[in-house]
Amino acid sequence: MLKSRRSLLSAIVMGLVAGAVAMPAFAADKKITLGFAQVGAESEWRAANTVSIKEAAKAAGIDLKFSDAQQKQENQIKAIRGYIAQKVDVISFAPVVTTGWDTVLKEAKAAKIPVVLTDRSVDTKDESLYVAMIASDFTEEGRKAGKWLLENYKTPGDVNIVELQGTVGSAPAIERKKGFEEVIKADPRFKITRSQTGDFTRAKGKEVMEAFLKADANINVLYAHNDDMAIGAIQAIEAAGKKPGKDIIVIGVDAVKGAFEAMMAGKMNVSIECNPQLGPQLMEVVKDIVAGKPVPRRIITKEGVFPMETAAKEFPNRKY
Ligand code: GZL
Repeated sequence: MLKSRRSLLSAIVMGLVAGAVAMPAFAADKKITLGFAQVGAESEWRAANTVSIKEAAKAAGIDLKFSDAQQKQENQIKAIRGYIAQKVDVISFAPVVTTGWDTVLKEAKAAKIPVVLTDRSVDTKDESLYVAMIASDFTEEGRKAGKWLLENYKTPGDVNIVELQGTVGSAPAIERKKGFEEVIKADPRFKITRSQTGDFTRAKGKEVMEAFLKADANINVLYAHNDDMAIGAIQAIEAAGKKPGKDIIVIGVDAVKGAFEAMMAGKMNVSIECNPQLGPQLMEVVKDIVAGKPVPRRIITKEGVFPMETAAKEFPNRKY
């Protein structure tokens, strides 16, 4: 009797365990998981970009795994490998530089995890390594900066331009330089006499501008690939006893709050907008990919040009 009761009991327990393991296939909708490998936190633009991605993921009900690579490619690659191991549904990242991604992107492809680029591009011959890219047209941003300068610089004679480049090897640095040079070559008075990277940070921008000012007493224009380097350079210009925005024309890119504050103070002349608020577009693309819908390969963000004269009026509308 005891034996048969014991075998009945074990049968019931086994049935319960088996039932628990074989849960019905139609469990509640699975939450999309997105792995995002951010460049770092080097600038106001990047901080606003991160806020946009985190807020948009929350609003979209997407489970976001987020990493900050401190502007180091090896950290981004490590983060992407981590997302592959975690079997996220989609991987997205802003490539700190354009080269060196094929190996890790092939690993993501082998794991059947789609990849979406945001903000910056990669150099690859294998177009299948990413599904879409959501980014600005940096070459056009450089052209806009050159166009503003040719149209607004009125002092006769040669124009001596110094350039603070973004991170070496990054798409914005390569393309903003290319677009600017393409436009200013129309007028031989305009020459870039010194050009060096400030790595998109205020500190480095100030340091390099100090060196430019020590080496050359006759600088007419600063073209900085982002506002943060321009803001750092403004400090160096003032420390050298010159008036930024007057003695030296200051051109930046991004149109972040700090640039509007500098323009309202008369220390910066123009900022070319580069919109960091890519979060909502990214989440839409991620949802469409998971739903099996087609997505555009290239999504370009819309941007304007904000000269000093419009800064005070525009400032209250700024969201980053
Ligand atoms: C541009 C972005 C650049 C910004 C900088 O899309 O990659 O990186 O212009 C940022 O401010 O550091």
